[in-house]
Amino acid sequence: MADRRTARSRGKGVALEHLPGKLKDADQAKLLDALRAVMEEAPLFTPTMPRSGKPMSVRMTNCGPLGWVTDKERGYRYQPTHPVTGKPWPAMPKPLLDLWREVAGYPADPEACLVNYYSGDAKMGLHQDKDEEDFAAPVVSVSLGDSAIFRVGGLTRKDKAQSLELKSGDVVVLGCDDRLAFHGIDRILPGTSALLPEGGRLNLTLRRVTKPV
Ligand code: MD3
Ligand code: FE
Repeated sequence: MADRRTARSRGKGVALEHLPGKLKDADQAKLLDALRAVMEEAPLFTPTMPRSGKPMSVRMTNCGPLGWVTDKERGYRYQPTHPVTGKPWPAMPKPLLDLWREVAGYPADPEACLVNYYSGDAKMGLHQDKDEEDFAAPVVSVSLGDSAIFRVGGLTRKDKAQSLELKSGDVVVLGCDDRLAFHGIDRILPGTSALLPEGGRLNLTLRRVTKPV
């Protein structure tokens, strides 16, 4: 990762910035409390792939004005309401807004926080995040619970990828050159964190969706 990080000191902007242990235990517990409330108001749902309708192994929900959803009929998109309850997404917890303002280096607030829950055997295939209109904003990721093996490559599926272990409390900022990099979660390492009594991993991705006016 050193080469990517050095890009910043060369004035090329932050591509992938890994901030290990950015959130202390107490911050993680507080954030988890806020997320429990989010998941109560906006229950985790099982997303399905466009066209095939194949279920993903990750379950999801969102907070903030917009949420990312996918289903067989309408595919990948952002929308202001939960696909099952039809209710607006809950507000984004303040600690997440504060984190974005601290690390994103972007003048407007995030509009979406996608909450992914991985049980021990869930994974996420290699993909690009390109459903947003504004690629100038970074994606900020927060990991909670069991560790994950994260893989990030280049701008084509074939580019060589590097693996990174993401632990509870880690924050990753993806911007500039890496904003459209292929990435995925190869596997969860069960039993590596005591934060979630039920086990598994929660990942939050904070995103700007529309271009600020
Ligand atoms: C690299 N989530 O929700 S977060 C996703 O851990 C997603 O749940 C993964 O990929 C997870 O779309 C990875 C880290 C991340 C997020 C966005 C990226 C890495 C990225 C965008 C470009 C490159
Ligand atoms: Fe992604």
